[in-house]
Amino acid sequence: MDTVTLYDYWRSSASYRLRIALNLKGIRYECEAVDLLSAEQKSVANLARNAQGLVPSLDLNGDILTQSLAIIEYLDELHPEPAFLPATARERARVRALAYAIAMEIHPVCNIGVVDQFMAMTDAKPEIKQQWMQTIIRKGLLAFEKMLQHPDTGRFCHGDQIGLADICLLPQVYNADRWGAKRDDLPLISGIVERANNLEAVKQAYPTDPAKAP
Ligand SMILES: N[C@@H](CCC(=O)N[C@@H](CS)C(=O)NCC(=O)O)C(=O)O
Repeated sequence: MDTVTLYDYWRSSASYRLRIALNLKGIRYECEAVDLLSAEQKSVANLARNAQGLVPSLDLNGDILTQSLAIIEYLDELHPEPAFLPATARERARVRALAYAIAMEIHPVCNIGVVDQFMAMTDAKPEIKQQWMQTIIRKGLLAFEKMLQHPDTGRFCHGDQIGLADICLLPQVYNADRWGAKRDDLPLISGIVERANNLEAVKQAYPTDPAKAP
């Protein structure tokens, strides 16, 4: 019997990626909250799991993994169905390019630690934070929409099966809406998100504020 614990924060998009991936693979897991608002990610306990002082971390029977994309690819290797990456090397390069366009370009620049550091160093007014988020996310999603203008885009980012790129896109769109970034002129992204959000595995992963949980 596997014991799988996800150390996450409900609003963390990298954690949301992992919840979607675990649900799609049908892997049962417990969530253990690491509260980013009280900087619990920098606690001794979390640093022992995650040397970068971030979430998520995944404990698989005592083997602790970090970095959401590395974990998702590992889960995909352990549990090949449903596959998160397509069959050919060229297709995998396309899917990874889509995933990285979000996970390595948009997400790190909007990370709470980075933005709070910028706010403190520039003594910026609070509204600058929202403008920062809106600008970076919008720019990134515009580029992503262009990348989707490709014959291999289907019901999802690549073909008709949900995969790694979609797993990165959904939390980023959640964040876009959270910060009020304009995205109503991005029809390919909107269609994919709508279809994905209808899947039970995706619905179950949706961020829920524990303070408002029933
Ligand atoms: N590349 C990492 C990013 C992890 C990350 O940035 N997590 C954010 C939440 S989404 C975090 O822990 N931020 C806290 C901080 O910056 O102190 C991954 O994919 O796991």
